[in-house]
Amino acid sequence: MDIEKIMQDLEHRNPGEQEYLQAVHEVLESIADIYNNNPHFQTAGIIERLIEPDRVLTFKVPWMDDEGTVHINRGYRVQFNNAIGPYKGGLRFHPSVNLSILKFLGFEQIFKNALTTLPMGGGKGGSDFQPKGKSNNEIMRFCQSFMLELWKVIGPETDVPAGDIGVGAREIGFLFGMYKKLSHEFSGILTGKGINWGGSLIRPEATGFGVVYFAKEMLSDRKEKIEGKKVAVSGFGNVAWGAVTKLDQLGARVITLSGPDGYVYDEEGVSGTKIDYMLELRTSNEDIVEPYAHEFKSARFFPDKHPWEVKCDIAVPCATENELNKEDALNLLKNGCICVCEGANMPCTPEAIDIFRGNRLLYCPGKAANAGGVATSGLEMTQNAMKLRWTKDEVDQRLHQIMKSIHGACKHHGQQADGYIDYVRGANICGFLKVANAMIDQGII
Ligand code: NDP
Ligand code: 2IT
Repeated sequence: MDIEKIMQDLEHRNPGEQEYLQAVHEVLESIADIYNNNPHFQTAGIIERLIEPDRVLTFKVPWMDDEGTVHINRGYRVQFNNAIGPYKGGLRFHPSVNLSILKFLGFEQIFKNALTTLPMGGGKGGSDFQPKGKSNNEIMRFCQSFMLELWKVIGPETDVPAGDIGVGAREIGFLFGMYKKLSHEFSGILTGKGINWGGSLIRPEATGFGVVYFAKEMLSDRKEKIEGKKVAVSGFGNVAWGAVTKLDQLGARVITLSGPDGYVYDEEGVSGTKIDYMLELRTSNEDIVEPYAHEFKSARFFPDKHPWEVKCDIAVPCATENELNKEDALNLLKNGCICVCEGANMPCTPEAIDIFRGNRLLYCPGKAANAGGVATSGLEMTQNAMKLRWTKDEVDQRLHQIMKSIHGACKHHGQQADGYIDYVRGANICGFLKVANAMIDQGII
């Protein structure tokens, strides 16, 4: 496999899609040896088929605001690969959404979902809609208009969307209601549903919990514990909230949170009612983290800065892609950080990752570390199919077990001669092999 040639062709066909090209390049680098040593992958054109989405749907989403003004947004669903199960992946509502971002997320989702051990293919969707500052009714009308197009291409055995940035329980509710109305059918076509209408216990916490379970496994491999560690977390959304909750339970001290406006530093740690306050911040509809520093005297706000300049043992980026760059990585290293575990998708730039791996830091990419979210979505689908509901403990135990198994698989495929575990290689190789072998079994389609 000639990586540079594949990348050139890909860039030619997808000009300017930086995030997508970045995600593909990382996977190609990891799997090059295995691919070249197994000519049947090349014969079956696996790479060429993997990097082209099965299909991409784009559509117009017209909606009317509370003042009667009409707005038009663009909606998308990228159905990337269904070799091992129905397309599965979240919906993102954020003004930065474009095809490059959704293709990168859909591509990552193929490998992530394969790692969960559950039968789910990869997909992603969303819109450039800005939920910030919108009323409940405006969000509802937008979701209804979005589903008016999306419903034709999804289904419990076809494609099962869920939440991501800007799409939480409220949006999933409005989307589900509209699907039900259009299809005359009550079925598990979305995950992250409300607990009284098909949702799974623990799904809201699952991504963050899973990230911490994974970090615990990484640390224990080096005879380290989470207890007593200082942790820098970015974001204050769903994933950050779940991670902070579990870190606090396990006796770590979370000293930062961040938003698009900057970060807050809380030397005493984010715990107890401060964690509940994170949910208040989310629902305030302003999407800034600064009010935390007004609410709690122990905290200070640093405008327009990332939290990676603070002294911490562990860094858990939970906001968005490329939020931790080379300079941040060097800062973390200088300050004695030993572990970086990604809650968000692709939050570290390739240069930052090179620094972590080069210096033998414990570093795990999101496609393995944050797979607990989609894994619990898979558990929600199973419960829907069986028409029953597991207890909180049962789901949590399954989630914990899945994260341990992902760690084991990454270790198996990522162990280096000097004993270092390269989780990037481990995750990419393990996910790739599962999907590639399924594609070979199913012929050229
Ligand atoms: P939320 O919407 O709950 O929170 C996301 C946070 O990141 C918000 O504070 C948001 O603020 C901020 N953010 C989003 N985009 C940007 C940007 N371009 N620049 C700066 N800040 C930004 O989303 P989640 O917690 O669900 O998602 C966080 C990350 O975790 C994402 O990378 C997502 O893909 C990933 N993830 C989510 C899973 C889930 O189940 N929810 C599962 C696995 C991964 P604002 O909107 O104001 O910019
Ligand atoms: O990035 C992700 O894995 C998610 N946003 C969750 C996807 C899902 O289907 O639960």
